[in-house]
Amino acid sequence: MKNILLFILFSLAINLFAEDGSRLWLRYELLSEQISENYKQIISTVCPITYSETTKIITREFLSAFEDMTGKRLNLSKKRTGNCLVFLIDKKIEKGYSIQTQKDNKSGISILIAAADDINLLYGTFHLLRLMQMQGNISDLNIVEKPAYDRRILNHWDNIDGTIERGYAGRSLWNWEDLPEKSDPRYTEYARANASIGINGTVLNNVNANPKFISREYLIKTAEIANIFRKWGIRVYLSVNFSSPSELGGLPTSDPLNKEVRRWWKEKAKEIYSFIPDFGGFLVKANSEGLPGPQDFGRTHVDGANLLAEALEPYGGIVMWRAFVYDAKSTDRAKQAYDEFMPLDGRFHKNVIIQVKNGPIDFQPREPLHPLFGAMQKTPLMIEFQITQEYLGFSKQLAYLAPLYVECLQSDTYAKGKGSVTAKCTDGTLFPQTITAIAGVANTGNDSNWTGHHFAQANWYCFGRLAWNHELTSEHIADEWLRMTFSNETAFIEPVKRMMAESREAVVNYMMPLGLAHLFAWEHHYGPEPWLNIPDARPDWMPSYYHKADAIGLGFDRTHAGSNAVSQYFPPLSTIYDQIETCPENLLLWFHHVPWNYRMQNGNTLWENLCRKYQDGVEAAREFQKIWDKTAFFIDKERFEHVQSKLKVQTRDAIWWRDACLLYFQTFSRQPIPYEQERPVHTLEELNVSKF
Ligand code: BDP
Repeated sequence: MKNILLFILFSLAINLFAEDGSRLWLRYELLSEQISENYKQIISTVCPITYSETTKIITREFLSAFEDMTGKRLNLSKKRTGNCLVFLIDKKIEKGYSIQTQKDNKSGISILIAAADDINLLYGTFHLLRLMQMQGNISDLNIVEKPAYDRRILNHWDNIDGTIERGYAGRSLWNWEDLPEKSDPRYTEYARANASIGINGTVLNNVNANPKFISREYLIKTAEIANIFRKWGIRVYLSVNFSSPSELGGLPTSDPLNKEVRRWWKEKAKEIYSFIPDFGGFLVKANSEGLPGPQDFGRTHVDGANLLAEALEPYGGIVMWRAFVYDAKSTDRAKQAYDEFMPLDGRFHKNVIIQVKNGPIDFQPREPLHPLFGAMQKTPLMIEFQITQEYLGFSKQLAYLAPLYVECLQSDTYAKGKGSVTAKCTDGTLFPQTITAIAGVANTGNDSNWTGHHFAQANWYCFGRLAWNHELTSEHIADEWLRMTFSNETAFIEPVKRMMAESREAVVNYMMPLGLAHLFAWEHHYGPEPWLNIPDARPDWMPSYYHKADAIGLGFDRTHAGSNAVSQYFPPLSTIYDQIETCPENLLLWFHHVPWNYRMQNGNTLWENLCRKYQDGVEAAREFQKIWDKTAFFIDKERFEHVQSKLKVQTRDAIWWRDACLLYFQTFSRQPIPYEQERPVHTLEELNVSKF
């Protein structure tokens, strides 16, 4: 009886606090009696420092979070007394912050957060609050934290009209029409969320950049956003269109070597800094997917990037020049960035950094690492990840991306021998980098839960955490995120963490296992269309360009006998990938055209393994539903049901992927689909493919 009563009370309490996800991982839920008593004993007073907007934020954030978690309003005191949280500016700490418990006979216990500036104190404060949200022990702290990358940046692909390219969580957060007169409380919430995970930069607009973004009118609007972000340590950057001198400035050309063009950019930089004194710099997509660039004038990426770099240099701005280039004529798109950029190594201005996607094609569910990592040793390089799930199921599907990020960060390039992982090739450890940075294409929009799928918040979160510390494991980050976002109950965390850990691999399995890539539906990229063949379209946008299915087998031959993309990697990786026997099976079809009857490591044929992988993916999606169904007791109804319904869609679409790909590939393999348990639920006709 008592149990039933308790259950009813518990459910009522949960329902009272129905959640829409808008508070992200900063919910500061009331802690258990025991834990909050302990925290109240350790901290009873805050000794704030007050010299900036940021230090005010720190005090406010800590006081209100502490009160939410423990029910106690802390005292403020100018004098350091016992049981006090103390802040210290210590210029000796070059980067990051420290948090230490100090025991002093006179003044008792205090927790000291020290850093060289207010922004790092803010990071330290969020760290302490994270520990408390996770019910951690704060009585004996000795934490020293330093960021792996200096610039930890979100890239928004947001357009002037409020749409977001590849955005699946509503419209843009930036309301350009109302700016600068009218701001939006969400600008502050956005900045706060980013600061809580150490993100310190944001590119506000799409890489497919409208020149208008650097017009005076828009700079005034952008300055307003920058003013709000500044106190949270977030710098604003903009994507620029290489044709701006002609399109915006009315010049007859945008040739980077033209004197007038050079003057135009210098004047533009001066104007930008007059509005935004701490402007971060430019992100540039040039000579890529139809965008203008220096090659239009017979010049090189170096000419283009250095032109902008020189304009920004007097003000400390940087240029993030993207290496995402490929040509319809190229026989292997995966090779082009390396071919174009390697000859330019060492020729870029010192405030240029080359922004390189994690893999050589385009944010696929799985790619090998980009061959430029470790190879361009005289130019700073930064990794670009995609947080928004363009190719991993939009905001319809649960795919926790930390395993993908970690896989890239920890992939060995062998550039300086074993252990030369991508992270070390880009964070200044192995090569001198005048700039260190990392970027993630944002998945935020104006949906109330920010990211469309509640679990997509974890991808924003894990990007920030890995940008700060690329040695964190994806499991550790999932644990933090789940505790803060949902619940500290082990019975909830353990199965859900397992689901998160397996989710990206599940997506790989039911979409593109064994190294397949780009089997996506035309343009929007949701769903399978391996048969797609539009005669007038770019061949390198057609799935058959990637899978190369024929009567013999499946996969893209990138070995020495094929496109020889393997030669762009350092030995022994080049040989490992080149040999079918040593090539990791999860990248097999990326590097090899493999006969349908080829025997893989488990003794089964390629065809059998392919079928198995697709089926594994479907089964994993079903398993996620079962895991989630059991969590109802632990969390609020609103988020429970939201995720539950999304998981239904995920399973339905996993089956669609499996059937579409296997039925299509079966027309080449001409072998039965050997699932033991079930048959495809679709037919090719139903999938709307009568001929291909
Ligand atoms: C592709 C997207 C496209 C982007 C492009 C890029 O489909 O919308 O503009 O990447 O990164 O993945 O520039």
